[in-house]
Amino acid sequence: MKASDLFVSALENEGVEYIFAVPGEENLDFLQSLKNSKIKLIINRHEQGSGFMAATYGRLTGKPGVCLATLGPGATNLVTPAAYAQLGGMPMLMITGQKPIKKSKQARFQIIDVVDMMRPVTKYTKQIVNANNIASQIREAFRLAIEEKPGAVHLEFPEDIAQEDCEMELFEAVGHIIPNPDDRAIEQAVKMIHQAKMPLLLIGAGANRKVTCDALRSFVDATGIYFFTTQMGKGVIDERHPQYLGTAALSSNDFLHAAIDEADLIINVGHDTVEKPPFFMKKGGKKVIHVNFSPAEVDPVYFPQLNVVGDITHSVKELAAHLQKQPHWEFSFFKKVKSEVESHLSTYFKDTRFPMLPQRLAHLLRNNLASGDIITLDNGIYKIWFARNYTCHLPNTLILDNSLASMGAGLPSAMMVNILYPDRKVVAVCGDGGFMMNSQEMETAVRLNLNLTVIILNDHAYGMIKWKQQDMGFEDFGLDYNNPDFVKYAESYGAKGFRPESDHHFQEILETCLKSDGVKLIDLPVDYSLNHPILNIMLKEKVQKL
Ligand SMILES: Cc1ncc(C[n+]2csc(CCOP(=O)(O)OP(=O)(O)O)c2C)c(N)n1
Ligand SMILES: [Mg+2]
Repeated sequence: MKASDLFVSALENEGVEYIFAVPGEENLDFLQSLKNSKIKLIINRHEQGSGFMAATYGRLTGKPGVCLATLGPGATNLVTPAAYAQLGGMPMLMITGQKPIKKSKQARFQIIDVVDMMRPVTKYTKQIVNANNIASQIREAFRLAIEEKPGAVHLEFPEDIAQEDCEMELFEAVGHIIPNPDDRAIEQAVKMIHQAKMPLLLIGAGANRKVTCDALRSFVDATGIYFFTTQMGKGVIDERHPQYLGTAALSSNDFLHAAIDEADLIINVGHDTVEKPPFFMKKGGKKVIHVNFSPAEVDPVYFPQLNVVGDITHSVKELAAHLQKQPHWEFSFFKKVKSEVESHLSTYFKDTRFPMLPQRLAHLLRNNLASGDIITLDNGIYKIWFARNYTCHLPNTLILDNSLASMGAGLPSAMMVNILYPDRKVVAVCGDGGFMMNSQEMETAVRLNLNLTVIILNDHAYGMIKWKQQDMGFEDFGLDYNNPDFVKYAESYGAKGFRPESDHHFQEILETCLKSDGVKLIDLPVDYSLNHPILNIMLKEKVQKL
C-alpha cells in the first residue's frame, strides 16, 4: 500500500472528519490519498485560519482537529495556532510536508527544522522517517493530543516517505478512564472546607472541557457556596444562578475581588496557571484547594495548599457527597457583593449612546441570542467587557482565548462553530485589529456557504493597548490606524455588509442578520471612552468602599 494512503486510513481510523489545509507541493501525495477518503478537505486562505479552526474543533468536540500545511513558510504560519491549542488545552494535530529526506536535489531551499521549531508549542513533534511507523505514530499523536491536559501535536510527513510502499496496519483507538481522586485527598479537602468561614468556588477552563456542569451545579445547590469563574470557565453553571458572583476578567480590583479578598478558602475546579490569574495568592493569605486532572504548577501567584488530583467530575461529586452546610459559614458579604455587581453592570446596559458602549453590545446580544447560541471573541479590550457583562446560560457559549490571548481567532472559530452546530446561531465579535488578522477567511466562509454574523468593533485603533497606555500614564501615541470600508470589503467577498447609525438601527440590523442565512458583517462604531474611567479608576474606588 502507498504510505500516504495508509496515513489517510489511519486518520479515518481515529474518526477524523475534517482536514483544514493550505497545501504545498510537498503535500501532494497526501492530497491525492485524501481525494478518495470520507474526510472532508477544507481549504483555507492562511494556515492560521486552518489552525484556529482545527483547534476550535478540538476544543468543542474533545477530538483532535487536524490541519495540514507545507514545509517552511506553511509550518511557520501554524506556530500561533499551535501555541493557542497548546496553552488553551485544545487537542489538535498538525501535519506538515517536507522535501525528500533520503535524497534531494533542492539543497536547503525552504528547509528549516520544523520538528524542532514546534517543540515548545506542542506535546509531541516527530518526523516520520519510515512508512512502517505511520500507523503507530499517528495513534501515539492522537493519544497525547487527547490526554489531559489536551494540546497540540505535530507530525512531519516528508515527500519521499509519502511515496513509499508499506504494509496496511492500523492500531485500535484505545482511550482510558481517568483515575478517580484518592479518598485521603477528598477527606482533607472536606475538612478544609468545613473549617473555612468564607469558602468560595472557582470554575476554570478544565471544567468546560469535560462534562462537569451537573456535578458542579449539584455541588453549589447542595452547599450554598458562592462561585465565580475564569474567562474560559464561563457558562459551566448557568450564570443566572443566585450564587454566581461573576467572571474574573481582571486579576484584581473588580467587585468580584472584594469577595475573593474576604474569602479564606478557594476551591479551584479546573483552573490552571495558563489563564490570566483570576486572583493573586499571597504568602500567609487565603488557602486554595486545587481540583484538577494533575497537580498545580507552582507559581509566585499560585501555590495551592492541597491538590485533589483525578477526574474532576468525580472529585466534585465526592466533595458534594461528603460536605454538610456549616452553621459558621458566612456568605452575607458575598451576597452584598453580588447585588453591587448586578446594579453596576446594569447601569450601562441601558445606555443607548452611539457610537455604542461595549457593555451595551453585550447586553443586546444576550437579549437577542438563545441560550444555546454562541459568541466567539477575538482579542481586544471588549473581551474584558464580554467576560464581565455577558451572562452565559450554557457551557462553551462564549468562546474566547484567555491563555495565548492571540488576535485573529474570532472569525475562524465562528466558522468552526457553524460547521459543528448548524442549528445554533453564531456571532463573531472582533476588534478592527483582530478581524484584519484573518479577514481573508471571509472567502472561505462564503465559499462554504456558512451562516454567521461578524460584528467589528470599530475604533480605528489597537484599543486594548491604548487602554493600558493610558493606565500607565503615557501619552496617546502610536496605536491608531485607518480601516478599509468594511461594508464594501464584506460585499467584495460576496457577504452582506451593514453599517448602523444609531442604537436602534443596530438592533434592526442585528435582528435581520440573526434571521438570515449567509455571511454577514456589521461595522459597528464603538465608544471606548469609559474603558479607562471605569476599569482603572471607578472600580478601584468602589471596591475599596465595599
Ligand atoms: C497576534 C497578536 N498580536 C498582538 C497582540 C497584542 N494585543 C492585544 S489586544 C491588541 C489590540 C487589539 O485591537 P483590536 O482588535 O482593534 O481590538 P480593540 O481592543 O481595539 O477593541 C493587541 C495589539 C495580541 N494579543 N495578539
Ligand atoms: Mg480596535
